[in-house]
Amino acid sequence: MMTNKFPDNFLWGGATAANQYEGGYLADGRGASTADAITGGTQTSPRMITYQLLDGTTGKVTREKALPTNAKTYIDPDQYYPSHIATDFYHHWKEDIALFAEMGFKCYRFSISWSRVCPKGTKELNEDGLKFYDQVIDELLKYDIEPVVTINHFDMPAYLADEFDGWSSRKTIEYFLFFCETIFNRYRDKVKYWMTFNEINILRSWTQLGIHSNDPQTLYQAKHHIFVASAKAVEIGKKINKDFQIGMMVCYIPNYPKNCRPENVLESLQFNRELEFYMDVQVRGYYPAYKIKEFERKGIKISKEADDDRILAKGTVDYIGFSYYMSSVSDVDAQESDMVIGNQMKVAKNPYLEASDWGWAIDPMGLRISLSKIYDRYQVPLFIVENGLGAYDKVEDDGSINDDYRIDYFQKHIQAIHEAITLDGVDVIGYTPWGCIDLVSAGTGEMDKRYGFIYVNLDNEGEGDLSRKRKKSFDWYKKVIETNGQSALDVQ
Ligand code: BGP
Repeated sequence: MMTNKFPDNFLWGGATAANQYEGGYLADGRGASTADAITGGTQTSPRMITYQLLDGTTGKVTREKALPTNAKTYIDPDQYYPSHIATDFYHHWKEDIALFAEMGFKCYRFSISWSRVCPKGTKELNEDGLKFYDQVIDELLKYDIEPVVTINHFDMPAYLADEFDGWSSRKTIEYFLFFCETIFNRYRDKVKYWMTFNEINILRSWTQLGIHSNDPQTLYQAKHHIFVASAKAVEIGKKINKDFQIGMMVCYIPNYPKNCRPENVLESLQFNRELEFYMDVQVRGYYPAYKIKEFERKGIKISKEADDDRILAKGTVDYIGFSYYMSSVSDVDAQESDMVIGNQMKVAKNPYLEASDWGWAIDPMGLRISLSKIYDRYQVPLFIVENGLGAYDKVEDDGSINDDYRIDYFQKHIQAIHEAITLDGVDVIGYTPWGCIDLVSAGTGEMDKRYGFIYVNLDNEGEGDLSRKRKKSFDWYKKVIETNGQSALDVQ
């Protein structure tokens, strides 16, 4: 039996995002967001962005493709858009929070939809949108659940994408900061933990950034604006409440070289830098030398305003939040047939690991390795704000859902976190499994890929009565929280 418990105030909880969970798409004054214009999909049929041109013609592209310059957001009445209803937290918040409380959540991570609060993304406020979050936050506090707010998770008001080309414009920084200031002030005494941008390292498409082009120049300029916006948000937030804990959030996929061949080791180093870059800027407060050199080589010129470097240096974050689902492998000789689909990227297959039904390598030890690597490099508290197994769940005739595979996955990952804390001395403040209640998959747009402890009756086409049901993992996780992790460690 492993002893040496998790820290006393460890934040056990769960995580969701507005565009995948909330629904209520145009309810009570909300404006459309970019995520509302991506169709559903499956593993084999990709999600599509629908748009309209100035002459009224319509079109659609996959998220990897650039949109025509003048394309505007378009919702096609003949298409199914999962975000419009998602799994309807908008109308089930009371019931869902009661279920989170029943599991004993100490915290709950969710995002505030920018277009619910500022329908166009501009400085026009929607009081009814704010009232929705007032209710949610008050309900969480009623159960002593600490709200953990992601300010931006994979979408933006459609108007900003249409009129300003999203984050490629500096104007978007100003509007974003207005949104931040509004919610910081409103929840000054109710929310302590914030994080600015979800998975900042993998933001790239029109839906996430509102940009119509996807060339590296536009992409990195947009990212620069996001860095400035995030750092400035930290500065503003701290003025509103100096006790705010404001973090960044990165999609952490550790990369291993396939072997000791130096070419593979170098490729692996470069892969890892692609995500360390974001932590370097947001934790250290300046662009790292390797990225500046890369920009020079590629002819990428970041246009900065005089104050930007000061803003970046001043607005460093309090903690690193990260998602962890899988690891990856660098192999310079990998052929197309050696590659597997991972979280929004293709990587070489690791022969030592099993994979989920969606091909994501399952690597609990990789979580311990990641925690150590990040902590060794930055020495700031770490918050695992996403982890989980997307799987097909089956409702048995008696109504039960026996997701032992999910329990097994969590057990091993919780053991790895425990090792990182007790054997490596990493400062981990919390753990919020992703999609603690079933929601729409970000990657594929389907419902079949489920992560939750709570099942939601809805299928890939949006059919179902949205009723909630506890899975076997619900009671298991409840016990884990009740025993502050011990029950997950007692299993051999
Ligand atoms: C992360 C996102 C989440 C979430 C998760 C699982 O990248 O932050 O929004 O969806 O991955 O991915 P998917 O939904 O594609 O299975």
